[in-house]
Formats: sequence, C-alpha cells, structure tokens
Amino acid sequence: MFKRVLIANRGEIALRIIYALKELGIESVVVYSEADENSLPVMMADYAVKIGPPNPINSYLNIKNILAAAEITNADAIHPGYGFLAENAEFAEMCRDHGITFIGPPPEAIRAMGDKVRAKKLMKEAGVPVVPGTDEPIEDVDEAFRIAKEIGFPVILKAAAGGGGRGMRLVRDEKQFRTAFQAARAEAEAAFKDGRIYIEKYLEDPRHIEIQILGDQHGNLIHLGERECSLQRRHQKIMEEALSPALDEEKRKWLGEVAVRGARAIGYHSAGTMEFLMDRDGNIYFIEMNTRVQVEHPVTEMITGVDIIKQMILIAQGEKLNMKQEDIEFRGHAIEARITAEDPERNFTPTAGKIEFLHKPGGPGVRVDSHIYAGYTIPPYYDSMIAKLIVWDENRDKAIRRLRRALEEFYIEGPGIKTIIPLHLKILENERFLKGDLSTHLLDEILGTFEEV
Ligand code: MV4
Repeated sequence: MFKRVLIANRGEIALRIIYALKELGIESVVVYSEADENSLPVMMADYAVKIGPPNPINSYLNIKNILAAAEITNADAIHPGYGFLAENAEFAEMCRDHGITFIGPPPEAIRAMGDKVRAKKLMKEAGVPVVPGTDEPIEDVDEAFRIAKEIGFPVILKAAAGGGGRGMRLVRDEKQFRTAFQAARAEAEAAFKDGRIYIEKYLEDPRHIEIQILGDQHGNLIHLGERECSLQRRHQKIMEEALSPALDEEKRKWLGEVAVRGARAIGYHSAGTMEFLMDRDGNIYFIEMNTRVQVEHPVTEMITGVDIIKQMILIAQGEKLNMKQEDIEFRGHAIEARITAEDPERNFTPTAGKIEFLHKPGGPGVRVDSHIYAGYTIPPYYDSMIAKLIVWDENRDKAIRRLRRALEEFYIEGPGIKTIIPLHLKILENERFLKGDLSTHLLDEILGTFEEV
C-alpha cells in the first residue's frame, strides 16, 4: 500500500489528486516551481518540494529534479496528472528503475500509443475500426500520391509522432499533393525529429467521441461510457459532455466493447481514453489513444459515480478492479465548461494577474475543479485554464439550464483578467448546440472564424 504519493503537476489537477489521496489516507507531496509558491496545491499537500524556476522545461518537465524530490521525500509513487510528463514513456520507465510506481499505464503502452501509425495498426489488428488510409508510414512521394488517389481526395496527412492535432495537413485535391507531402514531412522532421507521415481519408466536419477505459493489472478491463468532445478551438477542447447525444444504447454498447478490446490487445492498465471520429453518416473510426487521465474526466465521474483518480491509484497499488462492466450505470447528463483566462475579444490572448474578487458557483449538481482563490495571482507561464465548471442533471436540457445558471453566477475579477465565460454563455444559445448537433467545426461557426483542420 502507498504511504506517500508525489504529484508531478500543478493547478487544478494537482488539487484533484490531493483530494483523492486524502480520502484514501495517503500522504501527498507536491512539487512546484518558483511561480507556484503561493498556489493552493502547495498549501493543501502534506509536503511540498520546490523543483525549479517558472519555465516548465526546468521545473515540471525536469525529470531529474522530480525523481530527486520523490527520493528525498520517500514517495512510493508518482501521479503525473495530464500534460507535462504524463505521456512520457522514458519518465515512466525511469520511475520504474528507481523503484517508484508510476501511476499510469506501462511505459510500453505509452510508447506504442505515442506512435500514431503503430497505434492505428495495433487497433486495426485488434478489430477496432480505423479511418481508411495507410497502415505504414509512407516514404516515397510517388507511392504516397498513388495511395492518396486510391483512398480518394480529400486526404489528411498526419505525422506518426504528432497527435492532438499537431503535424496535420489537409490536402483537398491532386494538384496540391506532392508539395503538401514534402512540406508535411519536413515539418514533422523539424517538430518531432521524426518525419514519418501517414495518410488518411479526410472526414468532413466529424464529431469527436471518446471512450473512458479503466483496467487493472490482472486483466480486468471496463469502459465508463463516452464523452462528446466536439466543441473545440484550434484543438483545445472547451466544452465536453457525457454521454454523447449522437449514440444510442446499442451503439454505445458496441463502441464500449470495441474500446475495451483495443485496450486489452495492448495489455493496458490504469485509466485511458480511446478517441474516435464519427462522420456525418454515423460511421465511427479510432484515431488515437490517450494514455493518461484527461482534463474532462469529471463528466464521466458525474454520470457513473466512479472516482477515476482514486481508481488509478488503487490500480497502481496492484488492487483488482472492484467493479464489473455490469455494475456501471449511466445516470443523467454532465457537461464541463473549461474556464480559461483568455480574452475572446482579443483572439483568445491569455490574461494573467491578481484575482481581486472571486465567486464560484455552487448549489445542487454543480462542481468546480479549480485552484484559484481570491487574492491568487494567475501566473503567465502555464496553461490558461483556471477552472473547470462541471454540472450534472437528470437530462441534457436540464444540465444546460444548470450550466447557464452556474456560469452566470461565476465571477472572476481582477485588473486585466478576462475569461471565456461569455463565450460559454453564447454557445448555450446556439441552436445546433441545443439540438445536440455537435461537430468539430461548430465552435468556429459560432465564433465566425474559419479553420481548415
Ligand atoms: C482527422 C479529421 C478528419 N479526418 N482525421 C485533430 C486532432 C487529432 N486527434 C485528429 N484530428 C482530426 N483528424 C481524419 N481522417 C479531423 C480532425 C480534427 C479534429 C478532431 C477531433 C477534434 C477536433 C478536431 C478539429 C479539427 C480537425
């Protein structure tokens, strides 16, 4: 059993992990940068170790210092949260080598899923439907062109080492292909030191639907249903919900089983997410797997009653899953609005500074996962997300009303501070949103902006 766990993260997720540890009776150690001295996780954890300057390269990504902090505090395990080192296979391996448990999947699974072509191939072999396209990275331009014509235009070029929208290029017609392919390869080489490119049929305006997986180290794997994550801007999700309005019970059961089969094929354990795209005809295809806990995990927690962070900790301790697929029931509807300190009027420029007045919403069915407090200064060095507002109600319409109510009573004020709360309220008035007719381009439509991919 763990006596003490180190959290290699900051902000709301560090706090979220502290809550789980406290409830499990495990001591917490948080690492922090010079910019986070006055942060809530530092105040709330049992121990805090300063690991470096504000720049994350030298602090939250500084493997040597984090492992040293774990050793001097005698931590049994490390929870990486999301971002930073969460999907760094070398870090997971180094934890293992130092006798510290990495609270997450095996490094082999992180590595396999980090290579997007390999991930696709493994999933295809496991019987998971994947987007039509190549199974191998393509080296030769002429061969790539031949394959693209076979797939049929438009096609999308993706970097094997990319993911999450990085290193993608849409090619609408044959004339653009060769130039686009060479450019994609050069860009991938420069960005990831890995120029391997694969080709997929481009799906127009799909939905983004993902399945939450939970598996222990004894081969027990379940899914916790799906999340609809289509509302995004430049590959940053801004609102997510569970369940998706696009799936019926039958399709949900099928997709859940498909995802579990895929995870089983790679010997997965811990929490993980299988990402799918659904085209306008309702066809669903696997695109990527995220081998970490995700920002939007609370919507799944709200409709299933499962504490995903606690489960990750118990699984890492070697415990058997204390629930079976039949035990998982979906109750009501949950929506998460990510509150970022950005100015929607100034092209989403991040804002920083001191919060002088704060009122967080409350009441039935309202959850706020946030590290901010009145008097807190938002540092300029990190992700601009300062709160997640999550609401639950018995159905989608009621959840939307509750979210509107909660957004209206959320006040975050200080000199220069702007948030995207007004944008969330605008989304809640959109007819397509209200109908559940979501897609990855809907937010651009609402904003009146245009993004190719
Ligand atoms: C696609 C696609 C259309 N067709 N692949 C973007 C993030 C990365 N995980 C995969 N992405 C996409 N892949 C094919 N074959 C459209 C997207 C995409 C997208 C996907 C999910 C959520 C938001 C998105 C926004 C633009 C494009």
